[in-house]
Amino acid sequence: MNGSLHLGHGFTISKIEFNAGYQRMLGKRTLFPVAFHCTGMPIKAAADKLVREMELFGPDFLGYSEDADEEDGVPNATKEVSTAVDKAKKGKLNAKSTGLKYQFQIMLSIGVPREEIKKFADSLHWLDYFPPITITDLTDLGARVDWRRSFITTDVNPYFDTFVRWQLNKLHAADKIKFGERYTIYSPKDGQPCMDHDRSAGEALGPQEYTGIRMEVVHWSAATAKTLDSIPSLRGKKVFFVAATLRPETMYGQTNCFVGSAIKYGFFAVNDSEVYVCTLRAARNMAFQGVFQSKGQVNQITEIDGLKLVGTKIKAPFAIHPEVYVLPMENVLATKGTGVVTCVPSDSPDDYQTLLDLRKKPEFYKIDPSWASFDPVPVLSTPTYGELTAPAVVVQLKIQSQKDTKQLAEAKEIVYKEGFYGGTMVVGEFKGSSVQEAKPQVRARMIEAGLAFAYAEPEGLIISRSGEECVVALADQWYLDYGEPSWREQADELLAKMETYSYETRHAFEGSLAWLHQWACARSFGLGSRLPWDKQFLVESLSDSTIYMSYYTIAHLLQGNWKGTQPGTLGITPEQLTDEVWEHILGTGPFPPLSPSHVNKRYFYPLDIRSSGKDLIPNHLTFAVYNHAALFEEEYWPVSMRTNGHLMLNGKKMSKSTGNSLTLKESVEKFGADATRLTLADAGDGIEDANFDEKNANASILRLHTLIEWCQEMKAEIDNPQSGLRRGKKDSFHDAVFQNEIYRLNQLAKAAYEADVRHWDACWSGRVVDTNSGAAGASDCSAFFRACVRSVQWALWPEIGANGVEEAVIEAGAYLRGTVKMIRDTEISLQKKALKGKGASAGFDSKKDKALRVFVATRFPEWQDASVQVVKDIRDALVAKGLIKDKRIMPFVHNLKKRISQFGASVALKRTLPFSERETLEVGMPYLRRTLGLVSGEVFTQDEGRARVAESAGGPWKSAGGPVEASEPGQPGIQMWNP
Ligand code: A2H
Repeated sequence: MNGSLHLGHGFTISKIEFNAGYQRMLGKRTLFPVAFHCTGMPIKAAADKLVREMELFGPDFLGYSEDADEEDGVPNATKEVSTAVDKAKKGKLNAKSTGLKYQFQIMLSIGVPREEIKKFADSLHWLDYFPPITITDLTDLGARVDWRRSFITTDVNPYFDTFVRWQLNKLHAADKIKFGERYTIYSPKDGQPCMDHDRSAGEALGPQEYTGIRMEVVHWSAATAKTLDSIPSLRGKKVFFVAATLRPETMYGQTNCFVGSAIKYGFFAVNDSEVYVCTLRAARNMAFQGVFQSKGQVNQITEIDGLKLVGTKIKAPFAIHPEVYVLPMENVLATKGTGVVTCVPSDSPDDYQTLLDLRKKPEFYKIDPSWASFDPVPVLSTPTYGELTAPAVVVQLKIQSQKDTKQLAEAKEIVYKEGFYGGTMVVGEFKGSSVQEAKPQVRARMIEAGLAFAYAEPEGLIISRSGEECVVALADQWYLDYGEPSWREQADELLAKMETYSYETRHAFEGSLAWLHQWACARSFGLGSRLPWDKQFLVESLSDSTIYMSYYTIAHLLQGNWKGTQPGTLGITPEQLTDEVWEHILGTGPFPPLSPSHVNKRYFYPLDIRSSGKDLIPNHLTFAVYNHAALFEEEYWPVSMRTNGHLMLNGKKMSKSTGNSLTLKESVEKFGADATRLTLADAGDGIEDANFDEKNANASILRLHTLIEWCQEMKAEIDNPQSGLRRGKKDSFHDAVFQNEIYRLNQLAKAAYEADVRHWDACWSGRVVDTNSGAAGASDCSAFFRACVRSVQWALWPEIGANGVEEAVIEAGAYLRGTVKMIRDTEISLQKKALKGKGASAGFDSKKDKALRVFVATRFPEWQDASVQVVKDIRDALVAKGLIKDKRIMPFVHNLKKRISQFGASVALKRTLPFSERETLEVGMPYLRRTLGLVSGEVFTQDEGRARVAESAGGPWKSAGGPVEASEPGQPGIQMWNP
């Protein structure tokens, strides 16, 4: 709640709005609630910025001038932070998207009067200001929201606060919330974890864990030895190169160690006796992970260029070659790992190719060839490539040098997949085990032996609001133990039962469940409820809104307004809402003796549908899945969740800074509520990005006007007894046709609503069915309809007559309209002939009286009956053989027909070709080779092909199965490859 709704919010909301309308028309009691999420950093951060800006520019910001921008010394808001944005509520107005620098400017841009802006320096003011705007904007759209149930989050609403306390206490008691050291993105400067909202870069990035391999120096390269001699504090110390790897199980095959020649390496004191060589960046991370003696302190003894380290000999833990040389590698990044890379040429294409390059040009790389003399050592075997997977793939992809970075990336992917999913260890203690099993065990063994340690770093660059590069720290934290196997199992079960409307949404949920692992649920800055058992902390912003939908079911009974400043209809005070009471209401607890009153959650729960942007699947929605699974009995698990893509405006991304943006309010002002609604309904239903097209909105205005005008005219005619309208019984043929066509549109509209595919057509036919109703339509129009009938909100879905849709009647109607056309055509041709004065029609004058005779045959001609019978027999035969649904049949029959006309039935229907296909191809091969520029061309029979595929161990034959099976007489299967 740090801005007003933009049209994208309106789009997501419209999905529920239309559905709620539809369900109510079906006569169901349908609850559509909306609430205001205020938890977290954005409001507080924006309020704090205003405080700073008021100090600079005065209370009304009148001291601001554009020239001052350069020298004001205030960190640039645009660069520094996305103030008013909560990623989870994407699209709200923030510095980045508005292109504006100061918070006060953003406030002006969203229509806050200058003299009122100072009030927003108090974060609580935001909570008073924006919810009523939201209510107005949605009401203007005609949304049928039950506002009595709305609430704001945070402890500002004492009722909601008790609800959050209950759920967290319950999760804590069930051991779903744990306390302990875990990796956290951390800002050393701020001295606290740096969550998504606190970042100016790197939102949504988390920690990546590696294994740090400790490789003790045996002797230094000449260049380094000389430099180090002069440093007394290094004397008598053991020095280790530390490499970060994701593949500890491959360490048996280490043949070298790589450093980047242009990278600077620091020497960092670990304790009194040990020193690590790695980048400063890595050392900063280690300092917060308990690797160094004193937490948070980096003690750098000296720094040396990577180039100078080349030629140093180090110990290679677990490796077949126990001591290896340090060599240079071009692709070592200073921004990843420790800057030290173990060289495992058997399983890393980068490592193998670099080794080849170094061997090829030792002088160029200034190395002694003997340093690069170890050949790749087999570590694991893969089904496709055998024991030396990386060299095989490097050959396969024709990689020539370490500069072929694109192919190397592809090779890395192939080798990793092959090795991890299909590999079997061929050396070491876990020989014979799969790589998947061996990986964690080898790692554990190395750590036990003191040869390695766990090392983590941010998976990409993360910059805090204070402008500092964040690190990964091991910090004591309260966290929700998402991913814990038994909880995960429940979450999987819930997802399996839940409707997601699209495969993509389900797939994204599955991905999130597989990925989501522990979530810090407490923090110290921002707005929110307090963690009940450790009140110094606030509940993190995503963790207080996982089951809030259940609060709606009784919110109006508990609180008298959305802020919860007064008791609701039951006169209950927040103090009375103890955990026991909540457990009784929403959980499984008994009726507590001092309970204020009986309330029943069961009326509107479980929720039938939740609608959201697809980007909320990895957090909000997956958390909802986990928390429902943990807190509710199965019968209260969400029935469905649907997600939509982003809403574009006129085919382009919405962005305030480019001017291509529209708030919900602006849209309603520009096009009116009805046209906005119809255009939203037409914007898209899938998970891909939707589009609000202003052309459609304008066209809708026209259509609606025409409709209303027509209705008004008809109403006037109805009211006028003198009008020519037929009255009395509705029993003519035309009445029946009209009625049945309306029924059919009704059916189509219903089917579309039921399929959750609220296409414009559906809404439109919904309106045609009964213009005074309309799930998707009607709000401004409702004024007109209200004048004639009751509010559209009372309309029920029109019923279909007892006979259902009588297709024959509709067909007769269509036939009649068709006949009109036939007659007109006849008349036109008569006229033409008459003009030419030809034949019997000479003299026909369409201006004179005209007579008509229509001749109707009672039977089809016999030849047609006979043909239809034959076709019917064929169809029955296909049905009997189970072939009728085979999609290949019709194209085949079509083709057959063509061949019959080309070659005659006797040739075409013969199930052998009129020529030898093989001979023809063999004779024609030289021609084919020449024309197509082939280096080879062969012909095989299908049986030969099958045999070759069966006996192939690899190579092109392995992938020939598809074409072999696809071949048919006259339609050879074709395989092409690069030999
Ligand atoms: B891996 P990710 Cl056998 N610059 O270890 C470039 N590459 C670096 C690096 C840096 N600063 N720091 C680490 N790496 C390499 C072994 C291995 C690795 C094998 C196979 C694949 C493989 C032996 N080299 O990595 O971008 C390290 O090499 C491919 C996944 O965080 C580390 O693991 O995924 C890997 O990149 C980490 O890369």
